[in-house]
Order: sequence, then structure tokens, then C-alpha cells
Amino acid sequence: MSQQVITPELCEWITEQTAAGHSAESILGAMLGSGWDESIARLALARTLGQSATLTPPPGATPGLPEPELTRFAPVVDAGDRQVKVLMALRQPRVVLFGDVLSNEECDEVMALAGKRLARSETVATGGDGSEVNAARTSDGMFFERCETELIRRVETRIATLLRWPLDHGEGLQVLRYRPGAEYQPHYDYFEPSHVSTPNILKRGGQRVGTLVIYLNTPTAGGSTIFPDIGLDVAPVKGNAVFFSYDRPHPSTQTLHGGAPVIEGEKWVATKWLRQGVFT
Ligand code: PD2
Ligand code: ZN
Repeated sequence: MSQQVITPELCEWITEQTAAGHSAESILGAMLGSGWDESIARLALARTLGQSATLTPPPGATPGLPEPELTRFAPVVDAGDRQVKVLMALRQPRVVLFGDVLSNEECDEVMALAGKRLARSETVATGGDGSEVNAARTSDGMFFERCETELIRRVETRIATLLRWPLDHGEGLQVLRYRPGAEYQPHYDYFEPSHVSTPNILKRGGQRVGTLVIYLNTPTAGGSTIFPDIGLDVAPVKGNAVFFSYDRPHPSTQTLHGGAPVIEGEKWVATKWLRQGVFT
């Protein structure tokens, strides 16, 4: 097929197939069989069906969501090598604020390691497959490889224990440094299903289903992590971390969040994004 275009007729056909009981997965298969490019087919499905187009998780995906053991609501959770404080927990959307996830020394070490490799942050490009510098995020950032050093492995093992989600389902830790005036405008951490680059991104472990933002220092003023849909502002405090999970790539999860502008001092965070399956 040359020039592949998502026409109203195509969307209508997808709607009819769904009404006839075919799953998004089987409609995708039919489209691929008749020569549609996979990313255009997925885009057409996402545009037509919205959140219900969420396709089958990757093979080996872990069911459920990352979730700390909070049934007893004890003041601390055992994270293996450290007792982590539970400072606040919201059920819907799931947002948990932890204290003492990292020691002061661990925060300092992560900042020192990351500091040498910081570059202006990039996000997924709006037009293609790569990433691009984005005005919505005015911080500097870098990624660690998973288990890159003994310290990073220890932190990742602790996160896996705390959130009861396999270590190999996590992306490498990302460190961001915000200077005064820098911010991260509100966004969702899941990959937008209708975005052309999403099908490729999902090949490496499926969707993101949870985020842990760890504060590596305490800015003098500003820099809260904000959740506009639920009116929640989380103050960045060294060693604390905010966790939230999302069971579908859709605004109904109410996980819109951002980093408010830093007013004074710097703000450093380490973010762990958790995928449905093994992140490769
Ligand atoms: O630094 C933050 O507070 C922040 C806000 C929103 C970090 C992220 N998102 C992220 O790393 O996804
Ligand atoms: Zn985010």
C-alpha cells in the first residue's frame, strides 16, 4: 500500500468490527494482513477506540500493578535493606509518599555520579521515533543503566522490594536537576497510545504502569511535584519519594503531574519508571 491515510471510513470499519465482537488485537491482525503499516494501524485503533484499544500486554507481563504492602498501614514498610516510612497514602488515584527511601549519603552519591553526565533533558519526540529537547521540561538529565554500579543496584533492589515489582520491569533510573525557574509541565508518564512512536516504545516491556520520583535534595523554595487533577502538592524533601500507579494509558487515571518551577536553590530527583513486562 502506498500513502496510508486514516480516513473516516477506516475508523467506521474499526467501530463496526468492534461492535461485531472483534478485539483490538484481532482487528490489528486483520489490518496487518491487508498491508497496513503497524504504527498507522495502531494509531487508527487508538484514535477510534481510545483507551479500549489498549492492546495485550507483552509476553511475560506481570499482572496487576506495582503496589507497596500497606494492608496493615504500619508506619514503616520493609524494603529489604531499609525500613521506609509511609507518610501519606491516597487510594484513588494511588499515590503514596514515602520517607527515608534513600539515606543522605546515598542521595549525595547519586547526585555526584549523575552530575558528571547531565545534559539538557529530552522527551519523546512529537513527530518521529527519537527524542527531542522539550520546552515543557527545562531541567538537565541523564539515565543510569540498570544496575550500573553497586549503589544503583542497591537502590533498584530496594525499590523492587518496596513496590513489589520485579527489578527487570524497571527502566534505568533517570536523574533530573532543576535550576531556579526550571520546571516540568504537567504530563502523564504513560506512553500516549495515539502517538506514532508508541508502538515501537512498547516493544521494550510494554506500557509504564508506575512511577517513583525520589528527591535527592531539598530545594530552598518551590519545586513541588504537583497533581493538578486531585489538588495535591508534594514538597520535595531529601530522601523522600512519591509513588503513583496507573492501570491504563488514559487521563481517567488522574495521574496528571508536573514539577512546579523551582524558586530558590536547585532540585534534584531520581525517577524510576515501571513497565508491565521486562524492560530490555
Ligand atoms: O521532578 C518532579 O517533580 C517530576 C514531576 C513530574 C518528575 C517527573 N514528572 C518525572 O520524572 O516523570
Ligand atoms: Zn512525570
